[in-house]
Amino acid sequence: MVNVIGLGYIGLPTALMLAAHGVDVIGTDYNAALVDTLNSGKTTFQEDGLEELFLKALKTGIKFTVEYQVTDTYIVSVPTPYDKFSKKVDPVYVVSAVKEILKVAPKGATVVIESTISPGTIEKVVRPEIENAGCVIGEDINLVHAPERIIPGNMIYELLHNNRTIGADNRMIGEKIKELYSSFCQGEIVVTDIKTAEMTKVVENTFRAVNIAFANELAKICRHDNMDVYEVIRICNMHPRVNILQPGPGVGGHCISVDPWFLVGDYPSLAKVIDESMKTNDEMPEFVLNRIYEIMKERNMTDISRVGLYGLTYKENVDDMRESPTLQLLESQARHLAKGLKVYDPYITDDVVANQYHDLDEFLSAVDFVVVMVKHNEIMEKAEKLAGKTVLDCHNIIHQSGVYHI
Ligand code: SAJ
Repeated sequence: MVNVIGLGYIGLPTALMLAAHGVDVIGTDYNAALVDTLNSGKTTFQEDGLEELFLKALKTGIKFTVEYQVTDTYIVSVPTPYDKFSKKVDPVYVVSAVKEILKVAPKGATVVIESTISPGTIEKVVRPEIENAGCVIGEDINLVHAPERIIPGNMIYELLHNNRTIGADNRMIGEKIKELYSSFCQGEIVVTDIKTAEMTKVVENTFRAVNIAFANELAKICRHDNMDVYEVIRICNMHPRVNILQPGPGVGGHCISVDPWFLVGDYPSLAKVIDESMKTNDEMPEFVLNRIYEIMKERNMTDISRVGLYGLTYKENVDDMRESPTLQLLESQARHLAKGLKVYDPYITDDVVANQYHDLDEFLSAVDFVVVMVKHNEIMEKAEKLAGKTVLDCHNIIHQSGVYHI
């Protein structure tokens, strides 16, 4: 039996996927309300295909509880936030999960850490925790790192099809865990050592962050000298060895806006490009706010309460607001002692910010100037509703005349 610890954005789909493929799974989370919700037959977030997978896993007997189980395999997928001051990973939840596992795990059990951690975290933090509890690693407890790679919005497909990395001290244990993931994963599974696995995960997200920062920097250069950044990138990407990502209003989520900081925190004098890239991305919401003021001036608009932000989530077609550029922009506005921007997002049904609307038509009739912060399918499908409005399109998706860009 596999005990999946942490039933969030990664742990829940992973637990369900294993169960749906015939593995005996119990999911554990310290949040009793979340466990109750799952036990009442409801999922805890929206994701394509999650509902169907949940029903399948229920049929095959998955269970949810707050208790850690006595078993031979644990998969830990708890959050790993970063310390905003030191920029280093904060492994507090991983450590507490490991401590709880040690209280119940039988001799020879394997602990798989799926949570993203910076290179050396297992060496520096997890191993000492296990050894201090009197356990011999490799005999009493085996350690594995199996970082996830799935993208919110396409999680279920990617769980099934992405290649994966497994880091282990011991090849045999690595192969055993590879076999477990092979129950559902159709991609290639590479077995390597633990520190390499930790590093590859952080590097993958850093690659994307640096590429997005490059696109954002190009957007600023093009804005400054009146060039069309989208046309520039489109043409450059026709070169067989160039692949520039897209500029945007900022980078959110709990991965690309967070993981690269681990490298800056651990290697401050070495991670120069990464540091600058992260700062470039973090400045984007403020850049958009400046664009809003510039455009208002150009159009003789004075009433900020007639300006609306479309989208609150960190990216399109998900209900996740973690580190969202819109929230960062609203904070930035508050720092400037301004307020009044209206906000709407079809995926956010609760009231989370001031001046929030829950109906697209009501939102649009309350504003003259719409800033498209998130490219949800909804706004692309209903773009004609923006006719007659001033529009700042941060994603180059609204194709009508007079639209402003970042
Ligand atoms: N973004 C841009 N320009 C782009 C692409 C994205 O500004 O061209 C912005 C998005 O709007 C969003 C942010 O970047 O605010 C991040 O979104 P994303 O879709 O690029 O990635 P995440 O954070 O949802 O998921 C990433 C993925 N990593 C990579 O693609 C290397 C995913 O595979 C990882 O599993 C996930 O991080 C994770 O958990 O680490």
